Amino acid sequence: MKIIASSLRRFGIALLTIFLVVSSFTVFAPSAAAETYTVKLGTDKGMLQFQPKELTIKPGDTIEWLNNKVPPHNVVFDKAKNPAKSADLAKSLSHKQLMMSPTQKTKTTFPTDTPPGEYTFYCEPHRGAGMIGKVTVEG
Ligand SMILES: [Cu+2]
Repeated sequence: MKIIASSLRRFGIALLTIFLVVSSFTVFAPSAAAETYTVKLGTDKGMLQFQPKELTIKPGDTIEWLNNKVPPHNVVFDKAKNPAKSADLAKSLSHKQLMMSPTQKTKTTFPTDTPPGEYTFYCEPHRGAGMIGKVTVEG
């Protein structure tokens, strides 16, 4: 009897351990999964546009800006068109320095406390040509 009881208890502890390990994954996995997205500056077909020009991300995610066709390009977040209407926030997300050669890269990581909402960005040399994009940050 004693042997059965102790092996039952051991089995119970093993089950509990498995349950705790599995449930901790379930709880922590989503917040740990920060993503990186690529936005091309200039489309593959040589249009003066971002590709894609709209995307949806979560706070903590990163956008990698890849200089593609018809440079120079840069990335400037509109200080009036962000949820906080914050010039400082827009500036911290921007990369004003022109990228001259194809395959150059730079990136923007949206802090985990980024206010949710829509962020408009543009390329300074080609804003007039319609090189404007939008990031939607989910809450
Ligand atoms: Cu441009």
